[in-house]
Amino acid sequence: MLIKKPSDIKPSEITDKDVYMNRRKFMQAAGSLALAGVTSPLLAKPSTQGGSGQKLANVIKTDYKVDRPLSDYKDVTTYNNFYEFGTDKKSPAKTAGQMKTKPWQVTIDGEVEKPGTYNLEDLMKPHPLEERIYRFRCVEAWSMVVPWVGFSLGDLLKRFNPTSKAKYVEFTTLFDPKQMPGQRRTVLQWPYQEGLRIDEAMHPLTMMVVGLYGEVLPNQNGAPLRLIVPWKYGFKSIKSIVRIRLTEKQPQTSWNISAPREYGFYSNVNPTVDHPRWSQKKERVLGASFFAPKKPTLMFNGYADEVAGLYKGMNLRKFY
Ligand SMILES: Nc1nc2c(c(=O)[nH]1)N[C@H]1C(S)=C(S)[C@@H](COP(=O)(O)O)O[C@H]1N2
Ligand SMILES: [Mo]
Repeated sequence: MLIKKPSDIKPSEITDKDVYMNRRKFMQAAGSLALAGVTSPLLAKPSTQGGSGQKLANVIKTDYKVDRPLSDYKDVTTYNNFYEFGTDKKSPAKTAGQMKTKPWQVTIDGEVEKPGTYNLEDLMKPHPLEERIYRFRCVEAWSMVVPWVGFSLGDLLKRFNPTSKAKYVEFTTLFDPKQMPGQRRTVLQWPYQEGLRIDEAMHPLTMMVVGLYGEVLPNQNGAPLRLIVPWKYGFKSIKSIVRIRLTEKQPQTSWNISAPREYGFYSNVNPTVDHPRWSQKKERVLGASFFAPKKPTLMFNGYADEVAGLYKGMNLRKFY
């Protein structure tokens, strides 16, 4: 099998998805069979030990909405980037189901007064679950609209009393090559790591996610706990988090280590700063017709009113 380095991924590979879309059209045509009572395995939701796909109770609806239709559940859960389960968009949905997400522990440490390791349930307990519909934009120039379920990262961090030295937050994904076959190859430096500046982490839009479409997060989307930062490129939204460390120095990030010229620490969605190998001016909406024109990408992915202030006076060409 040919394993590509992330820096080798060309925008032309988007045709991969086009092939998929044609297949999907075919499946839609076949959908009438399902109505007639014939079950298709593609319509059945995988059941996993962690409860992925189970309905979440008491989810509060919020005003976070988007002026675009929601993406299809199926597109969101079968077209994934999760290199721990392969570099192919379809692999995570096929192979991540075996990952054990219960019990799950998360360590919160570094520059906090109350460090510790917690069971995810205990970590979540004080936080009412909210549904927020956000735009999501991958650096590969595709986008989707997803109803995420979770709570503010800032509310979580405050409980552990960050010290005055807490300037950044570093996030780490599970490292377990037995469960994550992609980690047996060095396509990225493992475990996957990401980071935010503390004010970005405390921003009310920044979300810890445990579900989507009212259900427990499917493994391929980062169960049982992932980050969502809607004004940044998708790779900042790290999946299957086991550690949250507050730091004084800017943390390293997996993509920056792998291709520093292409992926900076900030990675804000910005149509005026192209990726060195392709444009970021437009995006292909996931699930849209093969012939549909691309949509213009918005500054900060449409969240400029909320977050532009965080970057006042910064040269976003330099801090990409
Ligand atoms: N641990 C981990 N987190 C990750 C990734 C990854 O490979 N490993 N891929 C990132 C990228 S590039 C994107 S676009 C999003 C995709 O999220 P989705 O599959 O839920 O759409 O996850 C991000 N988080
Ligand atoms: Mo991405």
